[in-house]
This record gives sequence, structure tokens and C-alpha cells, in this order.
Amino acid sequence: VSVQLASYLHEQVRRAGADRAFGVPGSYIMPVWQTFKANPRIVLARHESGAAFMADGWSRTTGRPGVVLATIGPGLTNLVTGVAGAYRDSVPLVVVTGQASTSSFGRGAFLESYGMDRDTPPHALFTPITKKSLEITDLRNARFLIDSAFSLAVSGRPGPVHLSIPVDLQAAELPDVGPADGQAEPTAAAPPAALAVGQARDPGVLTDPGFAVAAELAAAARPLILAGWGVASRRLGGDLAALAEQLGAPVVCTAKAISCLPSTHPLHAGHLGPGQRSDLVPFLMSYDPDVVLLLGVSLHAYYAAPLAPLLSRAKTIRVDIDPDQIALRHRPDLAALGDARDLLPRFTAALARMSEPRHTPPEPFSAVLRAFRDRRTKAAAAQPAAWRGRTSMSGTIARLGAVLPPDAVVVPDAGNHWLDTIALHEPARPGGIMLNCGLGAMGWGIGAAVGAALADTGRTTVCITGDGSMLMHGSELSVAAEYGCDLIVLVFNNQAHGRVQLGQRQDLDGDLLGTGLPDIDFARWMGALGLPAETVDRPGDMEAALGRALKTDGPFGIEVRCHPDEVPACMRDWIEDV
Ligand SMILES: Cc1ncc(C[n+]2csc(CCOP(=O)(O)OP(=O)(O)O)c2C)c(N)n1
Ligand SMILES: [Mg+2]
Repeated sequence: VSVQLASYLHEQVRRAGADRAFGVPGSYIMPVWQTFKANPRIVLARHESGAAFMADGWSRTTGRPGVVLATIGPGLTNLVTGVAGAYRDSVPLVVVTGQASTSSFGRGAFLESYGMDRDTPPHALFTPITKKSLEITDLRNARFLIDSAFSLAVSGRPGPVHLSIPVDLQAAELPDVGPADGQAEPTAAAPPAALAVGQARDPGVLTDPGFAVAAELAAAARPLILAGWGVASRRLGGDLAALAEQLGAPVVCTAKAISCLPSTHPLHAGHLGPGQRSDLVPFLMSYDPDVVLLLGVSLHAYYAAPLAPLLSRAKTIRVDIDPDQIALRHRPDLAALGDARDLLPRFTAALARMSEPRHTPPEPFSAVLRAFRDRRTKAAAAQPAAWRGRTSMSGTIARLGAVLPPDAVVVPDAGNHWLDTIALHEPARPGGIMLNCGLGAMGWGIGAAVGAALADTGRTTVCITGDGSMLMHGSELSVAAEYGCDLIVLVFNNQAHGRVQLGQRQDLDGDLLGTGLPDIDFARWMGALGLPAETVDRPGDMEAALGRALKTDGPFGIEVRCHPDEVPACMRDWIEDV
């Protein structure tokens, strides 16, 4: 059957399980753009990085590849921040950009990007920030390259894949030769599952990881689990809890994996990285684990450095889907290569055959863990609602958990409000905090929250952002208004790039050069964008405002006016003071 390239692409997006694509149009993408009328349909973002942020939040919510459409030239360059952020955080996207006609390559057509005359070949921009940057130059390969983009995005360690398509080819009929290289036509309408790497053939890597890892764990006296994004991104909270309970092992996670377990889980000992408790490492040292199970962690310096003494003393087991990660920054004693989704159940099944379930760590450590966890709860509850007469950022965020429905997902942006959310918000369910940890671009939280809200209309999404981030990407909120998304937006207005200004106060002699912002009426701005919105000026008014936001169908904005001097809880000895 003959089919236009653009229609074939649209059909593959549908088969990948995406009901929307996010983008900004331009001449060179129009034949593709025009096919996204329905299932999947286009969502017009206000900026290309906003589109990528939305696709990122949508993908994290659905577990399917997010799709982005943009044009060449400025469309391409505007995409860079959003795509780079998804790459750093291993979020699968398929990013499709237009390109000038093949017949004009090298001749200097408007915005042509062949790379001959001060134009930027798309692959030069996208190669370092995607798993692969591909360009279709021959219709006979189009099916193969489109299919490859989708399978690459979700296979192994997920991430964005870029596909550049010249405008003349977008509208062309695909030759009726079937996929290249004997590839079978995809048949299933179901979204492709993330593909497991399977067992490695490398020497030193186990061929039966389930059994050998379980044997090591069963023999451990004081096991510790360190969970990373490899667990959280697969939403394996239930499997992780089952394994931890079976072993009686406390769980620490990376900031990226912050809500891999509900914070109420009795074995959850907290997170490493930004917003980390100052008493976490001494606590873990007192436990003195003899076996540490590292699940899907890259061991960036801020996670690995505090753990170095523990990791050098204990036997370590690393589990990762990516052979490049399995010994990165720390060479384990034992390694298992594969998807945590397949391996965790294998570990628990093998363990069940070999040892009695423990559920809690041995006393007296169990009591120490309880006291350690309680201290955080008390410290959060002790955050005053006001700071120098204004509504406190920390106090507001610390109280959110008590007000929000248990399945709410909180999406912080970049800034002091990000740190306070990581340290103080205790989500009731796994996945209750959606976090950008890799690039931390300002405005990501706004686009990602809109994308998450568009993906999941059954629960409340809460975007926590700042005045600086709003000024960069606040316009994307008009998308939430257009679609009537169930989204609450908290804008902490401290009239500053607070995160940076705090550094000036603390380390740069208090010279607040170029970090103050004018006093902007964000409630009015959100109103103009189509969201009902109000301002909270007095500390006592926050709870009632949140109550109104929760009762309102569709989006609701709250501008919280706070003090520029306020220091996030984790930077002022909040735990020590309890
Ligand atoms: C695109 C981008 N530019 C610069 C930064 C560096 N940066 C991190 S936080 C921050 C200030 C954010 O201000 P605001 O959104 O008002 O949050 P606050 O810290 O005041 O809570 C800046 C400039 C960044 N993360 N992203
Ligand atoms: Mg600010």
C-alpha cells in the first residue's frame, strides 16, 4: 500500500503509544505537522524547548517516548536545552525536525543546514545531546530510519533520538518496497516495551544474575540498597519495596530517584545529592553495611563521594541496563546487566527460595532508623509558616503533603524552591516528585508539569516554580489553560534569582550584582494567560488558597510572595536544629 512519509511517521507515533506530539511549526516541517490532526494530535507549545519539556514530562508520566516536532534553523536551536535535559535524565524522546529540500543541499536555500556556508548541520547540534541524530536522505530508507528512531529511544538506557527530514521527502510517497534490510513491519498496536539488554557475554558479568546476586544478598548481615533512576524511571516502587522488605535492608536513593519509594516507607532512609540531610552519611556509617546493592545508578560525584568510605569497605553489587555504566566510577565485586524491571523480581524469587524474609533490619539498628526517619518528619513540621513577616517558601512546601491528594505529583523547577521541594516534600506515593536532575534548566518544571498534566488527567499535578523561571518559560502555562489541565502552579516570587543570589550573599561578599528582579504581578500575568490565579501575601492565607485551587477544575495559579533573603531549609541546619 502506498503511503506518504508524513503519514507513515504519524502512524508510527500512534503505534508507539503517543496520543500527542508537542511542537512549534515552521515551513520545513509542515507536511509532517499537517498529519497530526487526531490520534495523535499536535499540541502547539510556545517555545521549542517548552515543547521538549512537555514531551519530557509526558514521557515520564506515561513511560512512552515523547514526540517533538520543530522546524529547521531557529526551531532546531531553540530545542537544544529541552533535548539536552532529556538526554541527561535518560528520558526517551523522538525529536523530528524539518530540513530544506534535498535538491537544494549545499546551494544555500533559506535556513538550509547542509553545513556548507555557516549553516549548522542538524547532526552537529544534536549528536552530543541525543542517543543518535539521523537524517533521511533516501525514501527507500525512510521506514527503516523512522522505526529505528522509536526503538532506539526506548531500548537500553533510554534517551532522545533526533530525526531530520527534508521537506520534499516528508510529502513524498514511500516506495512500496517494505522496510529496508529485511526488517519486519511492526505489527503490534501496543507501545513497544523498553527492551532489555539481556545477559552479557562479557567475562566477569553473570549469565544468571538473579541467582548469584540473591546468594550474595542472602548471606549479607547488613545489606543496603542504593536505588537510582534505573529503578525510578521504570516505576518499580513495588518491586523495590518487596526486595527491601525481604532483606530488611534500608534504602537510600539518588536525588534523581527521590520518590522511587513513598517517603512513608519505613525502610526509606533518604536521598543523596542536592538537599541531602547532613546526618545521612554518619547514619549510614553507623549501620556499616557489609553488602551494598547499587540499582541503576551512574554514581555521579555528589552521590559517590559521600559513599566512598562505605563502598570501599562493603562488598558491592551493581545492576544496570547499560554495559557502559556497570563499572563506571566504581568497579563492583559483582555485576548484573539487564533491566531492573526484569531483574528485581528475579532477585526476590531467588531469595524467597534461599532465606527467611526479614522485613526489618536487626535491632538496635531498626530503632535507630525509626528515630532517624522521625527526625526528618519533625524537622519538616517545625518549618515556620513565615519568614521575616512574609510567607515562607520552606514552610509552604513542608506543608504541601498534608493538603495534596495522595496521588498528586509535584514538579519543581530550578532554584531555591527546587532545593526546598527535594528536602521537605514527602510524597505519599512512588513517583510523587518529578525532578530534573541532569541539566536543571529554569522553566523545565513549567513545561514538564504541563506535559505531565496533559498525560494524566486523573490526578493533580503541582508545578513549583520561581519568578525567574516564570519569566523564562511562563508562557507555556497558556497551554494548560487552553486544554483545561488539572494543574496547580505555585510561583514563589522572591523578586530574585534566589538560588544564585544566595551564593552571592554567602560566598561573594554580599554583592547582589544582577540577580534581583522587578516586582512583577504574576497572578495578573497568569490571569492574562487564561488561568484563574490569586496572590498569597500573608502567611496565614496559603492553606485556603490551596483549598480553592484543589476545588477548581482545570488549572489554577497561586503567586506566593516571599522574602528575597529566605534560605532553603537544607542550607540552614534544619535537621540539626530538631
Ligand atoms: C536556563 C538556566 N539558566 C541559568 C540557570 C542557573 N540558575 C539556577 S537557579 C537560578 C535562579 C532561579 O530563579 P527563580 O526561578 O526565581 O528561583 P529561586 O531560586 O528564586 O527560588 C539560576 C539563574 C539555570 N538553572 N537554567
Ligand atoms: Mg526567585
